[in-house]
Amino acid sequence: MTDIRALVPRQRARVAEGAVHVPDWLDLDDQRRLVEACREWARPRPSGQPGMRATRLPSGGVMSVRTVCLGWHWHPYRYSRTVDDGDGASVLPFPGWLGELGRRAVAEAYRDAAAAAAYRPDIALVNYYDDAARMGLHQDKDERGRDPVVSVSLGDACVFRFGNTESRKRPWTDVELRSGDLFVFGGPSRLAYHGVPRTFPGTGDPAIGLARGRLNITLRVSGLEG
Ligand code: MD3
Ligand code: FE
Repeated sequence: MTDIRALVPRQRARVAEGAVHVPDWLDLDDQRRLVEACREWARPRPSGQPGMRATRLPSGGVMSVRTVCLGWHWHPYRYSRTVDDGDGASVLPFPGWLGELGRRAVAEAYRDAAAAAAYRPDIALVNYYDDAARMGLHQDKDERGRDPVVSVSLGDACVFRFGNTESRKRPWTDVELRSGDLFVFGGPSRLAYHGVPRTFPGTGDPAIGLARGRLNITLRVSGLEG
């Protein structure tokens, strides 16, 4: 059945200073190409290790989201060039075309050609959410610099919770993110607490090549050398 919500155009919104939501940024062909790339990155490694893995936390917990990294490998709470919490192999390369996508994203969100041209992401974190996966409120502060984070969503819709920079507590704003949406977080929003309290299973369009679940790609600037 057609979801009436799919027919109502949504508007771009500045959720907070530096936090810009651009609904329906990517068309179905772009989304399909990104899903295909994610599938490639998620393939098992020569070691036999799965490409996308649930990250183990020092607290003893395990993230419900599965992740694969490009450029720099994130494991709590730092970046390395090798999968130190796995098979130790080199991290997958960060492709040039993804940097180009990041510059287009910053241009679109900020309407600032200079900021876009200067944006040089060297990390991608690709997260997969099954129907039960969630991400608790956290800050992203393992990057050395404070350049914007670009986020692109694919597949099932979700509730994205955008909080404040002080604590995990209220106030926060809940935003529905859908497949093809762009979100850019920079300036004062770069250190805001944020998370994904739930997804809406079955809301994604299978035409993009993702039968179930949600993918999120974030692009970041590590500020690291070597
Ligand atoms: C706001 N991912 O990978 S994307 C993460 O949908 C992460 O998978 C979520 O939080 C996801 O760290 C949310 C939106 C997002 C990403 C990074 C941010 C929002 C952010 C960094 C700073 C502020
Ligand atoms: Fe995050």
